[in-house]
Amino acid sequence: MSVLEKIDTGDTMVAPKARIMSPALKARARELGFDLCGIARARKLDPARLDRWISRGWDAGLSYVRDRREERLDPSKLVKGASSVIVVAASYAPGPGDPEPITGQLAIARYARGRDYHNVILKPARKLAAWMRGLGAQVYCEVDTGAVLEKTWAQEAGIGWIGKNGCLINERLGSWLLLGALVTDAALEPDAPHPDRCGDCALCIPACPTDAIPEPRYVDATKCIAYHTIEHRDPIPEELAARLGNRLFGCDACQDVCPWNRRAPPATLVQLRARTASLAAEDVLSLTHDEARRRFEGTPLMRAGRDGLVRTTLAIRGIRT
Ligand code: B12
Repeated sequence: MSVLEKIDTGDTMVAPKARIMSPALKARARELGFDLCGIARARKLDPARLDRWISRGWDAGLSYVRDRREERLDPSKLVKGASSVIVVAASYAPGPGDPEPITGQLAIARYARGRDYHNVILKPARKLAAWMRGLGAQVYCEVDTGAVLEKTWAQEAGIGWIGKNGCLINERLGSWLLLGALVTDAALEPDAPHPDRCGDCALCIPACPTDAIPEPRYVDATKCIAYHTIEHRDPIPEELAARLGNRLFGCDACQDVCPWNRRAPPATLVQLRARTASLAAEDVLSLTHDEARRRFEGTPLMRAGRDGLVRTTLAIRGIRT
């Protein structure tokens, strides 16, 4: 069967909306290396949740979330006549033999122990988009840095649910997942939204070292160690610095305790498997900018850069910069 259908109105041929068959799309996503692919019907989102997060100040002023609020809430602002939102996911779960943080060293969050997922996942996501465009579809494609509420759409597209820790969890693969999204005018058969499976479990909330989960499913970035060690450029507030433990870059506390991660199979994309799980404090403190670039180019650590890593190392030692 052809993956494209023509619309013949009888008298005139109108420009058909690309009709791509969902199974063909999912097969293509699998071939490209994605572990999961789901489809949601595009619609305007209720602004209440996003606005609640912003109005409480939980966004920590992350301008890239605020600036594109309208697009985040309405996929048709990204693609005219948007019909479907496709969410793809790749696992970065650990496997046997993968390095874990060395005792006495400073830990790197799991997602950042291999190659930078922005590159690793964007490449196949773009290939998927190109394939769809070849079939006549308009496609907007992003991994992380665009204007799609990726977890919300992932839940709508049935690939998992937003857990109380604010992370997207899949029953089989857990939450060690990285997401990408494609908005398209192609009319695809949608999947059913995923039901919530956290139940009574709330282990993640008290596990957060800085009480950054004020309510289930909402993360207060002003308190989140991930925000302060990855995104923030200024000194880390003293009360948070005291609770960093050995976390140099990012934090996994709320995912480490999640029961859904206990049986997650290892990541299949080798670029997402861990290479370096921790660094010695002295090693970080002696880094030059050139050396940092040479060692960390192509990894998520470059987001903090040499200065961010040094600042966090000093904060862990109780020194304010
Ligand atoms: C800003 C951001 C952050 C901020 C804020 C985190 C946050 N939870 O919003 C900071 C810097 C703190 C951060 C941290 C991390 N991040 Co981040 N981040 C983002 C980014 C760029 C935007 C998220 C956003 O828009 N937040 C705004 C809030 C309001 O939206 P939301 O999180 O989607 O929240 C919705 C839910 O809360 C929902 N909701 C609330 N209640 C309910 C109830 C029900 C029933 C339902 C259905 C929904 C619902 O409504 C909200 C709006 O729709 C996304 C990429 C993207 N484009 O989506 C990555 C992303 C969420 N991050 C990711 C990762 C990996 C992380 C870290 C794990 C990194 C680390 N190890 O240090 C941590 C995890 C922290 C945590 N527990 O969430 C992954 C998450 C993958 C996954 N499995 O969920 C994403 C999707 C990037 C990617 N492309 O893979 N991140």
